[in-house]
Amino acid sequence: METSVLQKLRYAYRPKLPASLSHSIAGIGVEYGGPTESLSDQEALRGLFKHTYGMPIVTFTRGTNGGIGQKLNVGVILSGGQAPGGHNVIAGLFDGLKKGNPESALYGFLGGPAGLVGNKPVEITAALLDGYRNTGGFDMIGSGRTKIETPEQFAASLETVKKLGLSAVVIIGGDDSNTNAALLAEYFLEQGSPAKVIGCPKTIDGDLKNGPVEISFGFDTAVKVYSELIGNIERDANSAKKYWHFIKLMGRSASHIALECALQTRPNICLVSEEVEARKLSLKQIVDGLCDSIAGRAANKENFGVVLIPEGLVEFIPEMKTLIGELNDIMAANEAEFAEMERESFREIVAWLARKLSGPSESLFLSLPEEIAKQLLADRDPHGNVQFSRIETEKLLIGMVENELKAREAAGTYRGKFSALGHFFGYEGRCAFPSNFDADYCYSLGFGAFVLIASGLTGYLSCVRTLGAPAERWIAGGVPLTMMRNMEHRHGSQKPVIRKALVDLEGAPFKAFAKNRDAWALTTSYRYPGAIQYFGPPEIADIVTETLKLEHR
Ligand code: FBP
Repeated sequence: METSVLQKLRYAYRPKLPASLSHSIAGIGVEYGGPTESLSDQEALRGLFKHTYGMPIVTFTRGTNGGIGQKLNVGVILSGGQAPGGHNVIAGLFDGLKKGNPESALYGFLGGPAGLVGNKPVEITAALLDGYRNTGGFDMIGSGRTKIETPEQFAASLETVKKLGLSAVVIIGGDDSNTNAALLAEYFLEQGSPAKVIGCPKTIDGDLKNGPVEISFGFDTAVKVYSELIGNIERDANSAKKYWHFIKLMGRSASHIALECALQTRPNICLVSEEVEARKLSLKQIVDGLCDSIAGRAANKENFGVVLIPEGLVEFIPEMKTLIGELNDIMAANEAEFAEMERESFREIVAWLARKLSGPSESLFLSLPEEIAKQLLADRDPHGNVQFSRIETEKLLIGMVENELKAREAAGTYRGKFSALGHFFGYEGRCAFPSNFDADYCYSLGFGAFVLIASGLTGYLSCVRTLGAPAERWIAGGVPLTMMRNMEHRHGSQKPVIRKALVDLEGAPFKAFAKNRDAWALTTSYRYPGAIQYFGPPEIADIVTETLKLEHR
């Protein structure tokens, strides 16, 4: 495959490391904090994670570390959705391992967790890795969403570890994948295996964060790609002055992506799912709000605009949330029957469901456009999640807004032209060349994962803090995975999972948005961030997101 000029230049980029990791490899020490607790459900989780519950947060410092020079065989998995920087985590891990001991080896499992269960490794050599450094994608070893949950899958994973003589497995993934990492760490110890399990916080959604974990990797690059595109659309809208653009943005549950893009581009409207839930807004109220802004702008002869819609919105609208919850439970409890039903006509499926849904959910389900109703019934992912990227919320809202505006026109309360276009930005951002921030952050996470393993730690998430500062001042270390857990109702029962970090309505990013949004709704205030800059002065090439700046100033 021919490489582009940018690709070649990026291969040569030297990611920046925090000072604690960039001096001599023999001089990296580990400092231990006090015991930790899970977010909630402490008693239940202490019982489920007998070996790994309550471990301390660790920080890398200058010091000595007897384990650094040992020969290690390590396996690595890319898990879940693609996020820019995944290859750099592997590069940091590889370079750390080889610096520690040139005889250490790194194996990548092909196709995600299924590669560990099915023992499909490929040795990652310097020559292989050099074709992927600082570039996007997960294509070096592939990814997958297999959930390791059955006793057979756990046993098969351990078998793979034994066959390859692995000292550790590094799982690069989001909340679900790291939920798996914690279970695997506990299982290996339970079985008397010395193999360690370390996680790395990945997801463009930005919802794998808590106190010490400031952001998951990939968010920075993805939001910059989307913001560039939104800015371009805003400029087009402001030039042609004839379209309303309804843009759905990825981020399965949390609205971090939409909120960050709003702070960067100042659209007319940005819906925030968490606020919709907190204010218990119905679909009708959301549509009314959209129409108020459209009518207000039309009164100023501005029949154009931009609306940002978080991908997971429908699940946060109370009546839709109840409907989806009921559908999830019905589908989980009647898996075989539902699979049979899928051969029937949609009308028959609806009749079958109607008998099982509660009254309000039944009427809501029947009122939805057929396409949307079908999308709500599409297969759940292996973790039991609705695949919101497949639900065309932007089209649902455009249709409902059109109807409401017609009604207002008939009532004489609206005069204007409404012509709307729907967009979905998601996959466009997941495999972009990582920004310098993500390239540096990921490399540091991978290098840190090596230090955690060499220090004999397991059940930890590699962690880099103070990310708003220049990289040399970043603080690297590890956070116990049990600290981020709670019990949640998933797929019909209570499960120990890592809690998703949703947008905090009391947090600085939402407040910064809320302060300005009324003005943006009526006045054209667009901001054009432009493309990611990979070279040039740090104030543009190393720029961080508004979310990070506001949350960690
Ligand atoms: P992860 O949480 O695994 O990182 O994936 C996030 C995501 O990109 C969501 O934003 C999106 O809803 C989903 O993946 C799409 O999944 P798929 O790639 O399976 O279509």
